Amino acid sequence: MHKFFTPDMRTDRTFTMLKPDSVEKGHIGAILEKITAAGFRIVAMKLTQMTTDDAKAFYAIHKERPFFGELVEYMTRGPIVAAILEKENAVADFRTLIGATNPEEAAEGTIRKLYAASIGENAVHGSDSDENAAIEGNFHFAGREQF
Ligand code: IDP
Ligand code: MG
Repeated sequence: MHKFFTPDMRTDRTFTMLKPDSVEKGHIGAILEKITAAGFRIVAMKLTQMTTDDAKAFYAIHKERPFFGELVEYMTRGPIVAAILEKENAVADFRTLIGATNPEEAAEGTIRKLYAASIGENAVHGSDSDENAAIEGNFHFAGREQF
């Protein structure tokens, strides 16, 4: 996604999706429990389904990658839980909580180690920067839905 920087960019929020595989397998409650137990406050949340155009836009940075088509298929095949999370140092701390992209490389106890099936179907999304956290949160939530 397009990058931008403003001097007042906040550093205490990140954006997550519990991906279609997590919803299909009934892992919503268990994953949300891990997230809140780690000290994140949920400031926006909904069950929603991305259209093909949504997924292509959301993952535009990966459009030249060989797995792009597979990624768009996966992310649109059923509902997701989208949420904005608040905690000091949110982006980095949440990436630590979810673990490496490939669950085989994810640390013990991380969400992906516990719930991801493969590098493609890896249970959860976590923003990779404060800039993208803001872009991605605003992609899914109107201002009045962010508390
Ligand atoms: P991230 O989600 O850990 O930030 P990215 O490299 O940004 O990982 O990739 C975005 C998503 O694309 C991953 O979460 C995963 O669902 C999918 N993906 C990444 N690499 C591969 C791959 O090699 N094969 C299939 N899918 C992949
Ligand atoms: Mg990423």
